[in-house]
Amino acid sequence: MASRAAIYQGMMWRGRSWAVGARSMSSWWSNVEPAPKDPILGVTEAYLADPSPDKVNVGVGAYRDDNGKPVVLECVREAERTIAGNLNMEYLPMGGSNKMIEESLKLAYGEDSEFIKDRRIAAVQSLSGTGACRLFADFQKRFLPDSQIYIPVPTWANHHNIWRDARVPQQTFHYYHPDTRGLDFASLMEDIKKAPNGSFFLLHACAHNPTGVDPSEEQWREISHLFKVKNHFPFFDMAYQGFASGDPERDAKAIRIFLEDGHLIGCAQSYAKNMGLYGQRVGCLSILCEDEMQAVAVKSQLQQIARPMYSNPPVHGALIVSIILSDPDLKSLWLKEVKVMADRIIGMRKALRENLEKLGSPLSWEHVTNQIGMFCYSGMTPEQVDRLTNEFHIYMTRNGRISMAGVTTGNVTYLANAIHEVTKSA
Ligand code: KET
Repeated sequence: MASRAAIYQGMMWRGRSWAVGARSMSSWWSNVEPAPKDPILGVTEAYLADPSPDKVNVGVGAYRDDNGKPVVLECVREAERTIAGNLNMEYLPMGGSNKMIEESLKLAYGEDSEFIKDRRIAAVQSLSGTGACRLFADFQKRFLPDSQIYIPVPTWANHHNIWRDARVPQQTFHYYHPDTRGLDFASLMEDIKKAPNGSFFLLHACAHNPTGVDPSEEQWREISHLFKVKNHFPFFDMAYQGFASGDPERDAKAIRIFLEDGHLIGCAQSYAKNMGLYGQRVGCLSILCEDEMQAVAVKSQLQQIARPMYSNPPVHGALIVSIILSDPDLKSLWLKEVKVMADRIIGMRKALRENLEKLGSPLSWEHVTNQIGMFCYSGMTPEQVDRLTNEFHIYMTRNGRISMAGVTTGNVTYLANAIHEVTKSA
């Protein structure tokens, strides 16, 4: 047995070595500063920390029912029952669920797409829409290391982070005109023209975030035509298919126009919003190739990028999506439920605008009903948004974006009053 002194010495030794270790360990990360708060998800954190009973969260783009509660769609509950009767926790292949990919491609490229039949689309299941964009950005950097990406102003803040972390240099193009609160079509076309031939462009397929402003069908045709002349590559981020018009088929129109014109496109799809599968992280990245052989090569390289990052994607959400989309009854239930969500948002746009007008606001709120999708780009300044948060416990991003999906019959009057208070003397 060790003597007391030996034990004491040992402790001291351990004590000292621990202390030395702790000092050197802390010095390993001493250069790490706290990261800035995320402009969107940071809003949810602040909302959760506020004890006020009046608080309203119109920050993150997450759908709520008219009682302000998160929604699990009926078609998803049905699919869950099927899954529960047939549990399987095996790994998916590196590229994810083939069934889910097949159904996703039909949604984006069209049920009878010749590109699907000819097997010209390289596609993998992704970690929702974010993962699809990131995988594409990494792929772009790996195979065209000198290329850049043109990103609209404004855009979803995370687009900048995604291409930054993939080390793809970014350029911007005009998109929104603050004065008209609509599309700055002339400057947009000018920027497309000015970009060097063969540039990569990030386009929002529908329900542009944050502005709620989409090009008209005719404008999409002109954009597509100019892309053809310039030989640009269109990468579509389609995070809101179904949320613009209430009909996923109609919301794929921009993509279909580009396909008709013979473009080779890339597309990021997400089921976070249109199936309410936010936390399941299920999406699809697809790249239309010249032929099947190229598609096989591209897919194998996408898998190669995924393997050391997360190996293979999660199985559960992919099962939900493939069960719903491959069963005609469940699919039509889903289509109805998407429409209900989109219609509730449209109803809330009308209610918000009417309330603001009833209060005698000196400003025009026409854009609230003109814009489409989940968001209203209100035109409020960061200072006005700060007042909404500090004085009224209303949480939203400082760029003035209101997530209309968080507006309800219960809070719309309160919201309108508060907006009127902070904007009436502007
Ligand atoms: N693209 C766009 C345009 C987008 O608005 C989002 C999410 C995504 C992709 C990614 O969604 P995912 O959950 O990875 O499928 N936007 C909302 C949530 C967020 O910021 O993460 C938002 O703007 O509130």
